[in-house]
Amino acid sequence: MSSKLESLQRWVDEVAALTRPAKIHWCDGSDAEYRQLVEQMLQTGDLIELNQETHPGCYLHRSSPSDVARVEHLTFVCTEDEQDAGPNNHWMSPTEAHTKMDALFDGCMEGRTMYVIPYCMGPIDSPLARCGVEITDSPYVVANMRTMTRMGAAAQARIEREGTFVKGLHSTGELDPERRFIMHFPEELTIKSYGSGYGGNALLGKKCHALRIASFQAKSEGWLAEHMLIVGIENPKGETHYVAAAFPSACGKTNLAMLIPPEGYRQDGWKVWTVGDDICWMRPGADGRLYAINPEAGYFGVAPGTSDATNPNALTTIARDTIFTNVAVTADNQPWWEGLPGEPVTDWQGRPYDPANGPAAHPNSRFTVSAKQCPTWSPRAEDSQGVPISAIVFGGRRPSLVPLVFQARDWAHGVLVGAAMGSETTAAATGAVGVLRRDSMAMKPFAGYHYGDYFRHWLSFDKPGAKLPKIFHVNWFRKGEDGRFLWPGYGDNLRVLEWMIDRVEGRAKGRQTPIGIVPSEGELKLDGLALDRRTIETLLDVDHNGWSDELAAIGDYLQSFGERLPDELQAEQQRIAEALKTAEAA
Ligand code: OXD
Ligand code: MN
Repeated sequence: MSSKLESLQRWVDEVAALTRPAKIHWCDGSDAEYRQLVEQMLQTGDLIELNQETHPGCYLHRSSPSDVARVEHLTFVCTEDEQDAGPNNHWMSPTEAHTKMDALFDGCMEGRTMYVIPYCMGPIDSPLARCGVEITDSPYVVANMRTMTRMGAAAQARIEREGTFVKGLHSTGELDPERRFIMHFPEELTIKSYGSGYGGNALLGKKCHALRIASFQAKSEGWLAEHMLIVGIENPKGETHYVAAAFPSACGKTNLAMLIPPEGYRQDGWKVWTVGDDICWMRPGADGRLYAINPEAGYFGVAPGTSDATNPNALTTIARDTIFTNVAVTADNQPWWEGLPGEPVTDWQGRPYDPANGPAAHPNSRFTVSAKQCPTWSPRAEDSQGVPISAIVFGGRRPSLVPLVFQARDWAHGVLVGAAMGSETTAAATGAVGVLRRDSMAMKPFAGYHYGDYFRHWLSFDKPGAKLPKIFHVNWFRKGEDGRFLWPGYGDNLRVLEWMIDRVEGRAKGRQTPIGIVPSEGELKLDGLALDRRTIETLLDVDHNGWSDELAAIGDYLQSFGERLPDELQAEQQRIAEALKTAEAA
């Protein structure tokens, strides 16, 4: 195959001349193509068949043990002006980065097949969607891209009609961490990734395109590309509010997106609809509201911890036609991870399971599955105009201080709340786990440009005629003195979402505090929960002293963005710091 779009054909020819593959395959996205790829990977050992009776169409991929997560220290944003990448990104000059990468790609596909993957991020006919083409030498990447994006002939047709696309070049290379780089050239709509087969580094439609490149594009085109789930909450009257929520990687976005209402809520007729679990593209509609699409077509979810107790919808979703990466296996060849019943016999590296070697499944082991397999999948995920967002939620893992929920007073305050987000680090990226770090809007690893400019862009949505979502902050991870979580989380998080919707609709009054509005007594429906009064008070308490220190830390963090920090954000921080001082004195 080939393309009638000259710029696409020329680029493919240039890449082929550089990488010198034995064969070129243009992906059409068909079932036959997928089956053929799976056959081939079963033969090479790239995939291992799992128990086809319990898990039809499910396969296991074991990655190289040193290639199991995103590598933030090897990920670069290469803008002409270093300032544009900001202190939140690693930067390299485009000339240096291209030279370095082209040397790595030189001849790297000799004897291999080069796959050309046209894909569309978002519903194929949506004006909010954007297309790209990934070239890779990894059949595992092709199989995953087929699930995670709208890949193949229809995407190619749209690219040929529009004439523009993001160019992503990928090779697994030697999987050598010393020869591994993920480079972004937002001004050229180009990505070059070498030396890793891991999802976030190799499925270029996901983090590289839909967040880093898209956030850059979104800034100049007046929209937002965010690390957010999208969930629809339907009340017993049949009215649905859509909520977008940003949490850092491996902090429960998939669980919240697929939440099952507590028993009483189910009986009353509450329903939850999953639109997306990781990425949200939003833009103002003609009525001034923000409309969102999920640019992805699948879930690349964290397996460990996924169980009947935490996320039964996810378990149903992945019972068939799923690629598992780095999970363990039971004696009868079923996929297994910590949190599931049963016993592993083989660990994620293929060794006989021995607890002395650590967890059986890698803590960042994953499943790749089509979104449509989720029992709560929302048909509105295919709506080309997107869904209107009523509330935006920010949150992180905060064992102390931060209450279960509070609402920002207005948009500018909400932008500060998002900018100030902090969370304990997780296994989704290499590095220490459990260390508190600031992760503004959960975009620290993904904002493709200077955070100061990014905050300014967020602030710019507040203009006459805008009917913006209300902004909230949640913390499901507050711990008691005994180190146990105070809030049950999972399905019970609907109680908090209901309060937010009551706020949106003007039903809940709330209690004003210096940091925002918290539920007043009785507003959170807690019936059926075994929470004592003290726990509830702790969960909703605003400790003025502790928050004064937090505001000072936020102030220092904001200062690190220098001159590009919008004055408005600093003024918000100062206003709240002052209000806390006044409250302490009172
Ligand atoms: C992801 C991540 O894979 O955030 O979604 O790391
Ligand atoms: Mn993510």
